Amino acid sequence: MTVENSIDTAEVLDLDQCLEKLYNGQLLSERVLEWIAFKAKELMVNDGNIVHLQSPVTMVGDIHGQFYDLLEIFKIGGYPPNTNYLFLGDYVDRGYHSIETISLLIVLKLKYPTRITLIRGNHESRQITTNYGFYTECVTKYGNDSKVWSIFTDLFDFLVLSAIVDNTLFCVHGGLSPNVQTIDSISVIDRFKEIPHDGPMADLMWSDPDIELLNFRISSRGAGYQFGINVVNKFLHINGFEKIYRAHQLCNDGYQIFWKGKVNTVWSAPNYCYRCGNKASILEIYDDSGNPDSFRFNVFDASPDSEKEFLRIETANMAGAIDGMDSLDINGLNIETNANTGFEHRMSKKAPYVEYFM
Ligand SMILES: [Mn+2]
Repeated sequence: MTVENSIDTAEVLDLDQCLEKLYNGQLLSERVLEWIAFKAKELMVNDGNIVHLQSPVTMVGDIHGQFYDLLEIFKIGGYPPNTNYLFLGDYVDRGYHSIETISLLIVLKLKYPTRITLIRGNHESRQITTNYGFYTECVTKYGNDSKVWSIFTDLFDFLVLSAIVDNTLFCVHGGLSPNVQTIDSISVIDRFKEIPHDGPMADLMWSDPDIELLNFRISSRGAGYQFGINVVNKFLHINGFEKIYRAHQLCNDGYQIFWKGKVNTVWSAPNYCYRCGNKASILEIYDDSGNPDSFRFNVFDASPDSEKEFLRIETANMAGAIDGMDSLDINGLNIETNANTGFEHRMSKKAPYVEYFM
């Protein structure tokens, strides 16, 4: 795998200047994004599908374009490079600020390559982003003729598939696959492509644990599997791991523990889609002892700025047409809303119930 260099390499990129802009919520120019994506590919092409990390490390689950909540994460968890971060994927779609979110994460990766790890989620995909907000946001913010969506979705092909912390914690966006018994079967995947509809690469990003199950069952999401305790025990035993950490599912409390901690979900988008009222968390791992006090789910609520931004956008949209009440079913909670506008409005029309919590 090589990266084609279509840009003048003599140009010097000022990452500090980019960071200052991005931390202030400003967008980078298309030309700068192109250059950043090129440098990020050049960096990530050398990563294996599985990245090995050592504690201390802080894991972050789904963010989904909730940029002000990402800033909140840095406020409570520490700013890079003082804290090592392992992001578990789903940076884009749903929220209003997917571009700001992914731009900041990529620039941080370039600035502090060993301090930031970015795993690919099922939303880091051409097909999914076309339907769930990121494509629309790119066109809205950069114009119809811009290449920004292609720049990012081409870059997504380079993100790693999983990470192993302290040789004992397996970290992935979704979960296990019937085609992945050992981590060697992850290493041999050709990941530099769009996420396939099925097979091990898709399963790692789409699967979910299910406490009712012993083995695998086809997922109701339409991709990946639901997996049970026998599958988990076997995977942990064969590979010498203690726990699996993953994201991918909304948790009301910000995290969820399955099978006494053998599988854990980290969810980092508080008040998901500005309406679910859920808490979020980041998982802080302090050392490799595995003791109960060696890690902590640091739970947090939505940033006041996130709420403000939602109200600002909603108010702006109120000036436009609203066609009445809409209703969404999220994890069994039926949420009525009459403030269903903007990106959300377009998404909810396209998104059937099962896909709403993809
Ligand atoms: Mn997901």
